[in-house]
Amino acid sequence: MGTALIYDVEMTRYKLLWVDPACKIEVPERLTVSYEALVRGGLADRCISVPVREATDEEILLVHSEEYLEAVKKTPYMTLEDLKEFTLQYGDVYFHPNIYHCAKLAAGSALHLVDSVMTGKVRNGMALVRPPGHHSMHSAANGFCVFNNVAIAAQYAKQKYGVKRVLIIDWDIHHGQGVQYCFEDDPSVLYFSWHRFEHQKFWPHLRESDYDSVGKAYGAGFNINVPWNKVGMENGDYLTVFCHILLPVAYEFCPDLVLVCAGFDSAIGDPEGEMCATPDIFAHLTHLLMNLAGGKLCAVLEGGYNLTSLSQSVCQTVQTLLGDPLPRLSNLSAPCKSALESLQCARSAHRQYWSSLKYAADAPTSEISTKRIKLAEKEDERPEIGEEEKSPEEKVWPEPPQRVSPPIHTASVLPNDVVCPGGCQPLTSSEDPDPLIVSKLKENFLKDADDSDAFTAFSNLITLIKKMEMNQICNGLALVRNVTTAMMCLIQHSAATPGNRVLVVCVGNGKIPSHVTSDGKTLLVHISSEDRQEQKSKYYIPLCLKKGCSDMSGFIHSVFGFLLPLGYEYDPSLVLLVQMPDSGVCDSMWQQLIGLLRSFAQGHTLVLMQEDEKALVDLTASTLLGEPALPLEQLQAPPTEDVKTLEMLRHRLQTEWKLLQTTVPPESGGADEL
Ligand code: X5A
Ligand code: ZN
Repeated sequence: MGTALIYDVEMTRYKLLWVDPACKIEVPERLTVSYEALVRGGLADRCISVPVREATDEEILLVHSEEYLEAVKKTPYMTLEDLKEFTLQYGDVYFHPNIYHCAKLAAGSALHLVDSVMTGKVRNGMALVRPPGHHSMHSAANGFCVFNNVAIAAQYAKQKYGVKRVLIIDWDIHHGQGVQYCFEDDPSVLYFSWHRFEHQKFWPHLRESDYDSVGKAYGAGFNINVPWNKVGMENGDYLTVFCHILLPVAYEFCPDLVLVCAGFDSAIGDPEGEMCATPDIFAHLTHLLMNLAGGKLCAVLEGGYNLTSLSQSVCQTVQTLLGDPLPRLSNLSAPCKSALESLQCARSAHRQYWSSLKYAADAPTSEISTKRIKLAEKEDERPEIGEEEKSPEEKVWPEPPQRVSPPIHTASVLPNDVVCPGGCQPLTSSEDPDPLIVSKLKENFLKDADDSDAFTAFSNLITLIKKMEMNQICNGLALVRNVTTAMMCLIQHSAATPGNRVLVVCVGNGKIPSHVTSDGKTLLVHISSEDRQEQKSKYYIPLCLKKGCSDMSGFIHSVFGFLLPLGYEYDPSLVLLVQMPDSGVCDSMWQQLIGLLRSFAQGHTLVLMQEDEKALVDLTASTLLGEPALPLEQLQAPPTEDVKTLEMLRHRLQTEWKLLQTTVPPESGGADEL
């Protein structure tokens, strides 16, 4: 099961034929540089190349009116003057004699991608298309878009494959109002968009792009807008919105198919977006969506006008779809006040529709986002783009580092009577263990028993994490006699190496000596049903849930609300995932957890399980190998007590862990002073 890539040079064969400052950035090179970057990076070759096709009239009519289609059909025969005049009735778009052909190919590409994914020919894929689609409406071209490629694809998937729920994520920096209008009253399509808004001062200047447009009639709750009211948003702002609104709602929605309006004008250097998120953020955004819908994800290009930033972002997206290890996102900054304000507004607007947001805070009292008046400019922590600032296109950022896959993907350390799962490699250590390690092990962990099996297992585990450190092995799994002891041994060993940072995620009840974690070399998150009240350090975080790990919605709630933000902020070099005996975590949840943790440490995760958990070996290995996790069933509301516990904990921790914030911090005063 591979990754589809759709591209055809024909879609570069139209361009702006007159002078129009609003449209001059939409150039054929957008497609050629993106494709060439994929070829140069060796990524195009690794994809399954799927040919383009034209969308039929019938397919276009799934979204557009007959009058509009008939009008566009005439454009190939128009004179330059007629084309100019035809163009004038729409906003920020241009026509060309060949654009109708390209628009049919762009929509057809999206449909062919959906076919390839739905029939199982590929797992996921990306279509590089022009013209883009998300601004085009029932009867109007708009914002460089002619036909609404993704909206047509969603309708098509429902009609042809009986797909019940489609999730559309629009990470382009403009509001895809065409998509919003198309599905406003349709609860089978959940549309999420973030977009530069600046209190309606940014194009397309629509009142309905604000956070309070939540959908209509049966579709209420199925339209999520997160308006950005400042430029300069960074990786931390984007991740905050993913963790605290999009992902919990998306998992609750439980889509059968994920479509991405993949515009990259939300990346640094783009003249339209003027944001500061770096291209590697798209690796993470893509990855975080890849365990929904059993991995069925189709990304369709929308905007992106800085050719460097665009092509790097496209490469990051495709490389992630191919399953390569994710880059570490270092220097993640805290979300800015304006981003938190938008998040807080969107969460409160949706709390009546989604149980995962049920206890979200009220919108900030002054509700500055709804005032939409010229506000006395009060400074946020982000600089305005002023004269002394660099223009967006002069911005410089480092090229994303190469993402190299280690020669061995998944290694295992298993007892002799357990068959090594397909695709995994049993760890064999050729060298004799370091005598220093031997003596340390004997002294600390094997005092009482002269247990040669346990000794071999421990030294194999140490070899395994050493090889992960050297990037010879990506990840691994191990069944051990005693998970707690093995965990302590590995933590101790790892902490001895300078520069190491270990995120330890422990699920299930059991006593863990908390003294190991106060120096910052490890961050221990323990999800259980035992309230130990012993969180004394920033680096030891017990999450106590009423039903421990057996309540799915409480568990996933804490994964998105706590574990992911903490992990991103901590930026570990290694993840240790430990399942305690009788944890109660179900198979699909376990796979989701493993899949999501692959975000960190370039995929270097070691999973430790108790010796008798043989039944878990295959499904653990398959997720470590990159198979999508089993989808969770539609979630129930998390227990009220859990939500309250987590909120109290968030309150305590968010001054030290900034990515936990979901509201504007009160001491910053914020809107009240405006
Ligand atoms: C697809 C897309 C942007 C149109 C901007 C017009 N369109 N000012 O990014
Ligand atoms: Zn855009």
